Amino acid sequence: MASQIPTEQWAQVIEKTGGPVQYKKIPVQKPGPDEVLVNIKYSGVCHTDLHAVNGDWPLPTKLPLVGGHEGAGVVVAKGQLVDDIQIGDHAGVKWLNGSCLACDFCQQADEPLCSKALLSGYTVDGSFQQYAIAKAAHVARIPKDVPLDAIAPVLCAGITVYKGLKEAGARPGQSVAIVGAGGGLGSLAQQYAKAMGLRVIAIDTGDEKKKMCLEQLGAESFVDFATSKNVVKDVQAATADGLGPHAVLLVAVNEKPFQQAAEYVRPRGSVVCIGLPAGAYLKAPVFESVIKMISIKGSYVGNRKDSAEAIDFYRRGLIKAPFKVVGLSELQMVYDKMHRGEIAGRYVLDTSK
Ligand code: 8ID
Ligand code: ZN
Ligand code: ZN
Repeated sequence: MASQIPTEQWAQVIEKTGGPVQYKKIPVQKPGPDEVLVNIKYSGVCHTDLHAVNGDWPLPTKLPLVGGHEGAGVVVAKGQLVDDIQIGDHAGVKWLNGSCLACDFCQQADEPLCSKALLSGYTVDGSFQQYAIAKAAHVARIPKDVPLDAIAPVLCAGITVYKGLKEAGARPGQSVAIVGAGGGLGSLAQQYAKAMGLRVIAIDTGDEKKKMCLEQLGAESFVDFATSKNVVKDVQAATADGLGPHAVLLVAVNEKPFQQAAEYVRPRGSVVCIGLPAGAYLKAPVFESVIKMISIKGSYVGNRKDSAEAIDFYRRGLIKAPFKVVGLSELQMVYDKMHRGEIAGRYVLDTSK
């Protein structure tokens, strides 16, 4: 088995912050005792990867860096301590590449909060290469009847929005506004929300995204933030009684909606912040926040159980979000489109091209 693993592979490498990414051959690494080597077949491209290229966040990346954290593939090698995942199993390299498993947070299944967490495509090399390493305890277990191209976006976008919807606390029959609905996280959020019995108001811009949200993803209404004269009024008017959505999931990459959500959320409602626009601040009027008793919170990826559940939603046929497959060599084109806000849904890279 090991003899089939090449010594060199194709990868997309960031040499310096600001990019561009370079498509080139680099060595294949060997997994450590508690790690697996995954032959990545497909990898989704998340906006987080673009933040990493641009050095947007107050957390430095490793350099040079191989980005990517929605990698789906096949286990081809494992360290000697790994016994609960086998060579040939399908596995996902997700944002949380590893964590200590011993700290206060890890013990309570809050492993994304672990101060020793390793982040794929950020603090360790990720899935924009043909062979990626991850801690065996953290790789997602992907059932063999699940297609590896379609499951790739679930490995970050799906897990994250599923967790965010749980954090929102909205119950079946209630409404959720998804802000940034036409993007990668937003398109999956609509499908998870619908599967959880929630009624969806999609907020984004442009006819392509509007059509996708209303005709493919199950949104009941669409508010175009760029053409609406009054987003707050339009979102409230989209709810049955005009009082606003019970929850708001913010997955946009823009500060403004983070300041608007508290205005249109329903009294007792919750605003869940997920998107990470560079340098942005949350702002809400104290008076209205208090007398409406609203909750404003952050939500960050998901733990191993959330990951398994999010994959199971897909396996049961509940999640169908559009994605486009292009070669790994075309990553820069995907970043350019993402930067211009032109992607409806998700791009997935085929690492064989
Ligand atoms: O764990 C987390 N919290 C987590 C996990 C994964 C990703 C956070 N993220 C973050 C990413 O780093 C990024 O900042 O979520 C954000 C969204 O990631 P994405 O879905 O991969 O991005 P995208 O596909 O580019 O979609 C963004 C959408 O937002 C819309 C755009 O039109 C696009 O469709 N949008 C923007 I920009 N401004 C908007 C506005 N004012 C807006 N939609 C509504 N109102
Ligand atoms: Zn991501
Ligand atoms: Zn820990």
